[in-house]
Amino acid sequence: MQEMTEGKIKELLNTKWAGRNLYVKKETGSTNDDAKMAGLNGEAHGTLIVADEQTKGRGRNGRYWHTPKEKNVAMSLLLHPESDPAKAPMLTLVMGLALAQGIEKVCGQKVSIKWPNDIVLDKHKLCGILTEMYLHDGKCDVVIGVGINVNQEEFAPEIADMAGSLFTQTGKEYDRNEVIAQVMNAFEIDYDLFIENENLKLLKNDYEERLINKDKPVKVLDPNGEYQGTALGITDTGELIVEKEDGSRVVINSGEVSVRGLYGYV
Ligand code: BTX
Repeated sequence: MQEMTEGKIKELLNTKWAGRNLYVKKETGSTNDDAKMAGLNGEAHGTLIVADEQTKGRGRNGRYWHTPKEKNVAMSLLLHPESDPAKAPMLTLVMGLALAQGIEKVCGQKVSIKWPNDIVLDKHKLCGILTEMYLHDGKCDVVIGVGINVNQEEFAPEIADMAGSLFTQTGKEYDRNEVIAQVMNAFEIDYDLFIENENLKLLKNDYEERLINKDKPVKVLDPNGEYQGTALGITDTGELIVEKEDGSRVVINSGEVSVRGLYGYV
């Protein structure tokens, strides 16, 4: 298995800023915490912290994210966006798209996005994204943390039905240096397109092309009452558009509700 190193990742990067200031760690608690510290220390836009193993990896809403030793990628990108901090949640979708594009380059197959940002191959979740924002000295730093299951062979029983890696889904091992570099290469292009309008307008086609829920029946887990409908696509600001069974349309914000397929996770 290929070792992850700064040199190998940089050889494959063709970015101007994304991942150029790079730290590769053997083990850490959470790369999101490391990237936050990097921000407090004044490190550059595009600083990337990568770890071979995470002992306190976080998912969303207090959930955990498992990154076992030397198999997967745990990385966090520090951004100093010029855009309004209220727009930062859209960056999670930008990263979702970049992950899909980067992974496709490496493994040569199309992958899907389950709105808002799970990357899915053959009904199994390959990646998770956790975006966090920090205000300090009157500025807003954004940290986008990404877990990518690359060469993991087995998953804990409680997540085995839903979780997968590039290895479990394609039967091949992949070079993690290449996965990291290709995701950064795609992210820099997508980020620049995001910044043009400060929304997803220029990325929507590429995103919807991969949207696993598009034109499919979905169950919307709204805290005010669950309902079913058909997912039509996303808005320019990243909400999911759902047509209810009575023909009315709703626009769903990812912070409030989640969406499932009618018969399971997708
Ligand atoms: P999430 O809330 O969508 O997913 C968390 C859930 O996913 C967990 O409750 C568990 O059921 C399941 N899970 C845990 N580990 C894995 C895994 N390796 N593969 C598939 N499913 C899993 C997603 O949260 C956001 C994850 C971000 C992780 C990155 S890693 C780098 C950075 N540092 C950090 O602490 N978090 C981010």
